[in-house]
Amino acid sequence: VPAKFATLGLTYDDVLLLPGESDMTPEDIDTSSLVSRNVRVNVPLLSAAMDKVTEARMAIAMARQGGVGVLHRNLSIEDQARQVDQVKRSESGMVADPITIRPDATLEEADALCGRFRISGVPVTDGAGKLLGIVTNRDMAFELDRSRQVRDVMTPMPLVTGKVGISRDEAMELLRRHKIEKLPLVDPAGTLKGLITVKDFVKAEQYPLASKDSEGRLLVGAAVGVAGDAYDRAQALIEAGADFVVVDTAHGHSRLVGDMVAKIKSNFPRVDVVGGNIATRDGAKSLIDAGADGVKVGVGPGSICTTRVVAGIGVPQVTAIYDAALAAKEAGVPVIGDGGLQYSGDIAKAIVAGADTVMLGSLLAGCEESPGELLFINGKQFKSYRGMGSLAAMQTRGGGKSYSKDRYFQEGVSGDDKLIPEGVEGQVAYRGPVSAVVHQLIGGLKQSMFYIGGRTVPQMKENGRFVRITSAGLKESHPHDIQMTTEAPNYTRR
Ligand code: RVP
Repeated sequence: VPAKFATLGLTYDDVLLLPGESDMTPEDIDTSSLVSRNVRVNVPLLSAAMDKVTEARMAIAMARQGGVGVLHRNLSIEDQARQVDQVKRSESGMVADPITIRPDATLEEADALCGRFRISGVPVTDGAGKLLGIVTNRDMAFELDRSRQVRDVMTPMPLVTGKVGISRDEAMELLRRHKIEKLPLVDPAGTLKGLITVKDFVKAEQYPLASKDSEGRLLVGAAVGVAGDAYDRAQALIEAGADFVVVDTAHGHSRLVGDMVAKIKSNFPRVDVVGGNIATRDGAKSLIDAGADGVKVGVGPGSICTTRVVAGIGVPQVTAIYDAALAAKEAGVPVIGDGGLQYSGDIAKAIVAGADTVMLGSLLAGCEESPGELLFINGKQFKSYRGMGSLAAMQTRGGGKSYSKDRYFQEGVSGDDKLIPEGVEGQVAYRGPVSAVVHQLIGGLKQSMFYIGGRTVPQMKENGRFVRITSAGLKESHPHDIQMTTEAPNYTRR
């Protein structure tokens, strides 16, 4: 007879990790891990698919730091696909399919293009793709009349160009010798085939841990749902270059989710598909059986989530990860621990419980690179943050449709006053750039790995052991019997 009561559920604050025998130095530590069967990152962090957390700018910042962003889906298909494109083009050894402009475009159009892709210049091509010249900031800066055509101000051919297949060193040498910033690559007929920029070389040195695909482009994931045009969205995201898609719902142990995973997987076998969210061993198994290359765990742990109160549903996160990982390990499928992390120590706890990576919302929502403006309240700086199941998120429309509702299986609800929210809206403290936040989080993780005696993420999973604690233990864990006078970069009392 199956028992009515499952085992006791534990979460981050219920456990600590035991210090274990360790014979390593921090330099030996390797934090790389798998997001899904074929997607490897250098630090095991994902930014959440939420409209106050991950758009292109956050995804670029996360990938540069060695993690990866999952672009949210609360916007039109075109807008989300465009963001995938933005990330994939942002920096790479060579841009295979560079942005170009026509000679009859105006400078105003050129400005808009450069702004959108954060680039400083664009090759000019005719309708057949033949390279006619290049227009850069230098050509445009002193031109007052923005209605002039690109052909009148561009630097025309002949330009310094390279052959397709040029080596990194040869390219660098040409850029240096001619003191130029961009090297168009052309075929013998003069057709533009690629572009190499100095900026990309500099970035590669600046972000040595960046998560990249086999062509040297930053990695990016993107979320899709299950209702309406969700499959068209998946197709558009994959065509735009997404490295993996996440079928992202509040209840991944439901047929619609399994069906969507299977459908995407059968039509795009070469792209990894992650399914979620689930919080049990059976839930994980159902997604794996449907073909998922990764499972995302978390029902109710999110800082902005009210599912556990509104529906009374959920599993405390450490137990949820542990149970889901039992099924995932058997199948060789990686696990993402999604939501509920408050401190860097929670990353290590998630990994020891069985996660390969973690997904962060509130810890990143306060970053410079998250969508939204800085808010000043009583002289302090904040950024707004909200659940995708909050009323405001479910009421947001992209291309005329509301896409957040189907995460909570409420796509059929007509009339916003009939929605059942499962999330709240609010704000979090401003935290500065992603680089600084990730530095602290990964620094904390490396300390954990040292304490546990795990050189790699899999070793840490294997070696780590928990001790359950009481509320007195938790009180002892946090600073106590002191009035803090200075804020630490990795600790605030919540
Ligand atoms: P947190 O990091 O604790 O802020 O949690 C972020 C996670 O919470 C997301 O990745 C998502 O799984 C979940 N979420 C997002 N919206 C909502 C909601 O409105 N209930 N929950």
